[in-house]
Amino acid sequence: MSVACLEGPTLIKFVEDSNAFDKCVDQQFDMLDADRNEVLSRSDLQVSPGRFSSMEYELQSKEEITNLYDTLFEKFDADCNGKIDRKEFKSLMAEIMLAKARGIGQ
Ligand SMILES: [Ca+2]
Ligand SMILES: [Ca+2]
Repeated sequence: MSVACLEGPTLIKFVEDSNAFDKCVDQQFDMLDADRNEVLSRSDLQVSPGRFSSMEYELQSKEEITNLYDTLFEKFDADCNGKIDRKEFKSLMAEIMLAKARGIGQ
């Protein structure tokens, strides 16, 4: 099941059901953490382009994708250590999903 296919109200319910959401976020995190060091860095995301967010497919150039990563890292790397840990990743995913559910930030 692809989370991206869920409708708005279903998506909000999904994010609020913390068990299901935690499981999904953990799976996503494991998939993205290419070197398995329990933190996401820019190089992890570059190893698996397109997996991070469907937003990538709507962007035209590599520069725009890099800019997107920069923005996301800046916004969600709460302790500014240049890496996204599970806790930071969960906040990021919740924000992206809820933004999608509301039909904004696409
Ligand atoms: Ca990693
Ligand atoms: Ca961090």
